[in-house]
Amino acid sequence: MSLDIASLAQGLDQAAAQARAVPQFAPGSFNLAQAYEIQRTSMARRVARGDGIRGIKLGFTSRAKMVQMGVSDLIWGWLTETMIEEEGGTVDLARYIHPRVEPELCFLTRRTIDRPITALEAVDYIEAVAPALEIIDSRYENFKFTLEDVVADNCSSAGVVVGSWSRNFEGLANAGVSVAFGGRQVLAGSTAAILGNPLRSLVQASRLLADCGQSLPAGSLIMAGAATVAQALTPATHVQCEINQLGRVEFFTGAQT
Ligand code: OOG
Ligand code: MG
Repeated sequence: MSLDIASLAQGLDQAAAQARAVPQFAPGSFNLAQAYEIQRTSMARRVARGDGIRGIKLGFTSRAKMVQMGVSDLIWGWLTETMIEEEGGTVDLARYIHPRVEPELCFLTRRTIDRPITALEAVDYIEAVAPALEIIDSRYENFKFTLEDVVADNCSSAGVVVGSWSRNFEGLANAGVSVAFGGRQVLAGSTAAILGNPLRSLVQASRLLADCGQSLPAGSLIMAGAATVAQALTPATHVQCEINQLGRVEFFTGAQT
């Protein structure tokens, strides 16, 4: 039986739009290349509804995340306009299924990325960097998935909160990261956990894009991947992330789930 990419993409797209979990696929239902096709097809459905592509995100760039989710390969997915949550604003948890938050860095690109770039070139391609919080929300029940499942589900992408931009690229390699809920620290780590240096996320992003013949226009966002494990969001909580050298990023969660 041939694989019905369109209907798998539709199911995941609807699960995201309605914030309703779906069962994981049976193991071996599709391979990684097919998973990226499902991802692309489900994103095309979003774009057809008027959502715009804003950039890309990398996943599993840190060991902490790989171990937490039981997978061991770098993945990538798309960020869209409707995923951008207001910095300092209130996130409506009803839009999400079982959201988790993770501390990241976000890059703003200044040149089109249309070929694999080296670590030395990476700084030339970025306009600015900001501390960021990613809200991930697997569309699969119990947040359980295989590598293929999570890729098909656009790598759990759901929300992005970006702090103030700066051009402080020197401090990026090994900056302290901490996340607090209501003033109490819940996560701590270092940006060095992101591929040894978050600038390497740009190198990896450029390779992954080239591998599938895509380019990324200037002015796009690139989320580098989490520096620590993800933490489940709770209602009525002040969530703040501080990254040394880069500053803070924060949001509140609404009272309703
Ligand atoms: C997949 C997304 C992983 C990261 O930063 O490593 C990710 C997941 O854990 O649900 O966004
Ligand atoms: Mg992430």
